[in-house]
Amino acid sequence: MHAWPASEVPVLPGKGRDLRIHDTATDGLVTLDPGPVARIYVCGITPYDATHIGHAATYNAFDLVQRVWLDTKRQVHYVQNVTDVDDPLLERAERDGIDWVALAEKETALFREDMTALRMLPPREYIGAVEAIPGIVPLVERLRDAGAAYELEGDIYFSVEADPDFGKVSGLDAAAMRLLSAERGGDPDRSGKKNPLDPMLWMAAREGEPSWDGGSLGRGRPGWHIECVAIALDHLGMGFDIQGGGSDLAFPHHEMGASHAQALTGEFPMAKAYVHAGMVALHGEKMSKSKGNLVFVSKLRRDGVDPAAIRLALLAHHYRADWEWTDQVLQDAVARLGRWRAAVSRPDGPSAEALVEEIREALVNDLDAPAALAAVDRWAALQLDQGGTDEGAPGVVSRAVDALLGVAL
Ligand code: 5CA
Ligand code: ZN
Repeated sequence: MHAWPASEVPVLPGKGRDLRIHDTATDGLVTLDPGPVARIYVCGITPYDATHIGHAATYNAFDLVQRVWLDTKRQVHYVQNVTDVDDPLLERAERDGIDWVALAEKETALFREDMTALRMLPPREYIGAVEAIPGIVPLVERLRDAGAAYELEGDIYFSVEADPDFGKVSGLDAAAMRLLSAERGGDPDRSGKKNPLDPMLWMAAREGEPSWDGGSLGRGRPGWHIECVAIALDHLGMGFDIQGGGSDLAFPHHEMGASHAQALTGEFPMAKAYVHAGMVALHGEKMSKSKGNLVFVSKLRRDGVDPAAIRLALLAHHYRADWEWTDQVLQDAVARLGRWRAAVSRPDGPSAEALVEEIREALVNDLDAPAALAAVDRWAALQLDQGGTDEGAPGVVSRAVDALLGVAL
């Protein structure tokens, strides 16, 4: 699949430091030391009802990760998937009486437009679940042949007991896992499973649903977790730097993915850090496609909101916090964008060297974007109150805000 166009990232003078970020698996901050090419896998959308502010907030967090890495003069190998076949997508297409392929294509196209408008850096590989099927089938066969998977009425399940490290990503107890499994796409109550938590690797073809040739697995379609494992291992290999997503992916999705990879390779963890963004709410409840309490990036854009203001609204919240979208959040961001633009519109101003270091320092410290915004606010206030004599300082600020925060002034 094609991704979306990259906006240019200005190269700043000097060099940023290594990123320190919260890892869910160890529940602590880790300083990552990627090689010359940092490797990141971010779970992509299931393409219906895209792109809401919750999605945008999560992708914003991982965009910052890349900008920090680029500032260390490394390259970044970024991979993202699109879950373009799965139960919720098929259910939505059925409900709305439209073709599921057309729905997925339309929503993926809209997501690309929104990501472009928000200046999110594109993945090097953008891979759909459907196009990944030829790579998924042999992995499921290997898991089955190794005794880590079993058949139940034609479906193939992964056995969580095959992984001695199962549970280490989320750190949850069995009762919590069971609840979340039922909420988030699992089927803990299906009888005949070895462990209620066991997730499906391959679903045998169902009447009226799409299916593909699965070789010795028979016709069917892939489970959700193996999709991301197959794509990540194919393009990044084991032990890549970050697997990212919203906090609702820690269990079961990233837990099961780590388990599949452990059973396939004998190694844990698949990613050196499991990084999770907080949930954005609207009217007191998590913004979600299933509840329908959504604010869309495309709707805001149609209403004439500058994408740079949307981006500033996201950046005003720490990526790990759960927060609520309100009109005030957007108004504050619009006002901030206006102040910043006025401040950089003059040819000279207060020295910007210390500010660049402050932005860098804030971001390497677990992506503290609000602290970065506060530093720019201070410089802008000084500029607007008193001005300054440093020739070119506003240009330095513009380039730093663009390179490190993805905001075009
Ligand atoms: N296709 C799978 C991942 S492989 C999926 O979870 N798709 S999704 O469309 O449901 O979500 C895409 C990303 O947005 C995920 O990382 C998810 O955690 C995140 N996300 C969904 N809702 C919110 C929200 N309200 N706030 C923050 N992030 C959210
Ligand atoms: Zn995923």
